[in-house]
Amino acid sequence: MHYWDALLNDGDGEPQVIPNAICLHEEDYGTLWRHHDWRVDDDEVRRNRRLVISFISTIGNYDFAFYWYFYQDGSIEGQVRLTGCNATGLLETDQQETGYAEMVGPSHKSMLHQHVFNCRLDFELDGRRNTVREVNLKSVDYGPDGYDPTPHAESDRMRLNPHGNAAYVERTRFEREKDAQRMTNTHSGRYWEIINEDVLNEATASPVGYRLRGKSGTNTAFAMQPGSSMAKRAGFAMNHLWVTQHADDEIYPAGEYPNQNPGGEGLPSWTAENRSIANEDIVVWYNMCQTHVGVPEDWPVLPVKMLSFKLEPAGFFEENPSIDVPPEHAIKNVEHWKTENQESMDFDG
Ligand SMILES: [Cu+2]
Repeated sequence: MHYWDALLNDGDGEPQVIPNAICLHEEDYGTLWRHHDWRVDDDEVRRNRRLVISFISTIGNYDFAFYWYFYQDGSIEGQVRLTGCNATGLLETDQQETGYAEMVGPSHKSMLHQHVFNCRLDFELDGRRNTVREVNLKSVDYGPDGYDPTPHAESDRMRLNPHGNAAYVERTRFEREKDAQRMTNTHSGRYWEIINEDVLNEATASPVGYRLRGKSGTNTAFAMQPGSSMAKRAGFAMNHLWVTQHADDEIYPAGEYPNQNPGGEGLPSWTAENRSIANEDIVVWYNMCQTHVGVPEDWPVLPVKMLSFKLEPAGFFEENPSIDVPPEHAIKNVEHWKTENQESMDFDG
């Protein structure tokens, strides 16, 4: 385990060192892959170790812990853990509340609220120019109104999906910024592919890519009405996904000075230009919105709630990149393993 100090500024703009602010460690994460081959009665299993880089930000009553996980299968996860103390309110002795607030104890309520975290992902996937596609699962109607798989279509379209079992994934390439203002959709298995159309995967002859998808937690919609002061100042929160053409001064999704701002800064104003984002230098912005409905178990300190997204290789590698992870016995007893496998090691050189 390794820690780094962080250098920040205090309220007067003076430098402030926070000791041991950033943590780096590895941890076990269960099974990475396994298979039992019944034909030869052979087992292969590899354990999953992930590299973790984390820091915790305490803001008033809440503690927000931020984690980056790097996995051996080439995937990367960005996670927020919410903990600390809920802001609560008091009620009359026999008063009950539900809806806008929930009871967490006698005469003790927790107000409904949301936490929105924006992640700025400045992609350079095998080069500067990238493209984003949305992928949705589609089922096909019986008969002639189904998916037209041209150029593989048979001439008799009445034969499309005669058994009602056809399904496919539909890909939509985002051309301009306003095409890419999207929400998650768990029922269609929605995810987004960031691809480099100028670099082809040698195994598939398709563009190299990574997927962006929600992982843990429920990413809810931002509940504020359009035109409200919250929706104007935190306009970035109105969509889960945004894609912009890269600009050096576009760093903060709510703009440089969100406090007391009349609104409209950041992502909504930048994307008003509707710049081209297909095969361009792009930035992907992903929001995670936690809706917090209080329960008594949140008090007096909140057990962590997790929200995360994952970036997974999708045609970036030619095969499972964790195929070469050694088995446990090789890690635990290297000398013994070397003796047992001397022959194959000699063969491998
Ligand atoms: Cu909360």
